[in-house]
Amino acid sequence: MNQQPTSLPRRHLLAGSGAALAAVGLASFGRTAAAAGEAAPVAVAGAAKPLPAYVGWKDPASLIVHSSTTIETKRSVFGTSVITPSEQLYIRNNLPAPDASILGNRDAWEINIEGVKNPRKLTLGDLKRMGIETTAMVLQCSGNGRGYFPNKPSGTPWQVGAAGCVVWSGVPVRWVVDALGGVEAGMAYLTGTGGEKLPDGLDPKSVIVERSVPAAALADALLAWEMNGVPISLAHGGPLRLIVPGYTGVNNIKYVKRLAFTAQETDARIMSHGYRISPPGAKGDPSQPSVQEMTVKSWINGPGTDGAPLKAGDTQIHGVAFGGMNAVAKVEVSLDGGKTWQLARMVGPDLGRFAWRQFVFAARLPAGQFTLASRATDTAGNVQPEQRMENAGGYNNTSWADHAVKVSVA
Ligand SMILES: Nc1nc2c(c(=O)[nH]1)N[C@H]1C(S)=C(S)[C@@H](COP(=O)(O)O)O[C@H]1N2
Ligand SMILES: [Mo]
Repeated sequence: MNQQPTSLPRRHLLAGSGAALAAVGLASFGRTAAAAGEAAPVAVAGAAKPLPAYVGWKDPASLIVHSSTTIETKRSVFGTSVITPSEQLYIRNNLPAPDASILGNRDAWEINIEGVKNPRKLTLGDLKRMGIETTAMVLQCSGNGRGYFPNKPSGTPWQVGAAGCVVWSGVPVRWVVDALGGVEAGMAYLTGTGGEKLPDGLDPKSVIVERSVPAAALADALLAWEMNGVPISLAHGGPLRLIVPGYTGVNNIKYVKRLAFTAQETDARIMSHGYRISPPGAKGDPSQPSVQEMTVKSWINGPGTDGAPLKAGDTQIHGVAFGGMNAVAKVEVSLDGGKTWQLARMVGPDLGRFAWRQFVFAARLPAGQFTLASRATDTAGNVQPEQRMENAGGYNNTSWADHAVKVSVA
């Protein structure tokens, strides 16, 4: 049996087009795997799904495969060296990745820059001559933590692993804009368009990955061609990706082919109806707030997140914390499910306000049951909330209670 996409982004599609997309697009992953000579996956209840061919270079033992286009990092696998290795980093594609041939001549990749005084087409080769900057940032899907919503919103039930801390190199968007005469008057948004081939027979606006962020985001945005020190892989958006630090994953457009300063937000469905904070039971629409900037969040990654009981005595509780648009000021840890809190210690290098910080809390635990929790505060004084904000899409779960870990110490 071929793998079936289990979490088509239905909320981004016009009614009825989900099945069409599965037929024309996502289903091709199964064929690709077969063509690559892989054994057909055997349907065994509870068995891990195999990695699809386009991410065959990833570490299967580190990942949970929800579907061929939604793959997350296991919580117990996050290490304590700040950067998430590419082999372990999550994957989220709304459309099937383009053909690998787009990486054949990376420097020939073209991007249209619009809404500037001198709009023009630039190649990746041109961009590489305009400047280089490097940014470490948290890449996190808007739905990370959706799996902890008790009302089971539709969409991938991500736990903590639709996130990673990644280093990108590329040219700052503001330098490109300056070279093209500056932003045209009246442009309030920066709109990026993905370069996927769109399935035939569907309204392009209903499936295209095109997102708008406030034009002010250009201050930190990059047009990036390297991830974690190497040219960006196809799976992560190579040859060229728009990086908007502080904003949720969807705004970081892979295979970016157009960057436009626009007066209005794009009317692509992924913007107008997708990624909206709507009341439980309601559908997303343009009147509701968009999921955009990330807010303060932390979680514990170990020990005990692999389910194994802990040994009584000294233990090092570790996790990650980030502030979204702000740096993290402090992290507190609780051993009693949030009744009492103590300051954790930040460890490792500080890679800037958009990266996450590692924290460690040394505790001596006697035998028993414990609920370990972490709570971060950002430099603006925002405290990670106890409760999630209920919403139909299961977005923006920053609840410390939802992310607490129950451990047995023997
Ligand atoms: N062109 C394009 N860009 C995209 C997407 C996509 O489907 N197509 N998915 C977005 C979403 S929803 C997320 S969470 C991130 C995932 O990035 P990753 O797969 O590199 O981890 O990419 C974003 N950028
Ligand atoms: Mo996402």
